Amino acid sequence: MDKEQIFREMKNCVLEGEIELAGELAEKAVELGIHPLEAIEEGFTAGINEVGERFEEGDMFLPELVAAAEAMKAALAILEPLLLEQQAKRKIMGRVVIGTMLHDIHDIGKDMVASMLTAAGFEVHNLGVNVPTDTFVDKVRELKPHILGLSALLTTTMPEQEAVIKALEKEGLRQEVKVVVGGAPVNQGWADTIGADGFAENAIDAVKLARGLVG
Ligand code: B12
Repeated sequence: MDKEQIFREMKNCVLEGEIELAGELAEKAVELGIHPLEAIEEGFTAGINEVGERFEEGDMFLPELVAAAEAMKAALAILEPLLLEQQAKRKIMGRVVIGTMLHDIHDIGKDMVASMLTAAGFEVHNLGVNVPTDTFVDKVRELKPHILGLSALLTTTMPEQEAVIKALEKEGLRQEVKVVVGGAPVNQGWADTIGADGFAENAIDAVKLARGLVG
């Protein structure tokens, strides 16, 4: 099986929500010596992106969205540990706290960012999803991260990113930490509007951004 063919199958298995097959294809990619990041980006992510488009067009429905997300996660469960292993011996570049905003349960992209940052040598504290503003603030106080990453996948949860920045200001912690924002509906304009220190479109750019911010 050549690379293009396996990438096509990965994309299709996410579209079809085939959880077991996703795991098998991830393992197949490892056997074939395909870089885990390439398999994630070229194969599985291509699938989940198309699922998003079809959902928006009314061509796919929530149960299919859930199955697609599960298939994506099954593949990541195999590929992400390998990514981390390959980079395990690096020295710590900086500390990052990351989470998904309150009322938002999307975590695939945020977890990819967390894994890539870990792979790049950052110490990452992943707070999960549906994280209240106070928890972000408490963790900044407790862990003193260099970077706070805020993920929003819904237009309705984007304002929570602004709420966290305001809360950090109120608590006198804003100067202590660089705040970076991301998620499908987020862009540089929004990051500027709410006074964030940075925005990244994807996990690879998030690593570049984080490296730049810690100097
Ligand atoms: C999978 C999915 C789900 C899964 C989530 C599973 C999970 N565990 O994450 C399930 C089925 C649960 C789900 C539920 C819902 N979803 Co949904 N979902 C998606 C979908 C198809 C893909 C998201 C995804 O995983 N993408 C793949 C990853 C790799 O990309 P990503 O998340 O964008 O992350 C990358 C970048 O954004 C960036 N990034 C992400 N976070 C961060 C953070 C930082 C700090 C940085 C720097 C970068 C960064 O790097 C990542 C990696 O490259 C999107 C469509 C889309 N186009 O985004 C809809 C989408 C986000 N969902 C949507 C909706 C409406 C919902 C529901 C409200 C549906 C419903 N009626 O119940 C619920 C909301 C539940 C809730 N309260 O959160 C809408 C949002 C519309 C809007 N304008 O707000 C979308 C856009 C679909 C659509 N086109 O209409 N969803």
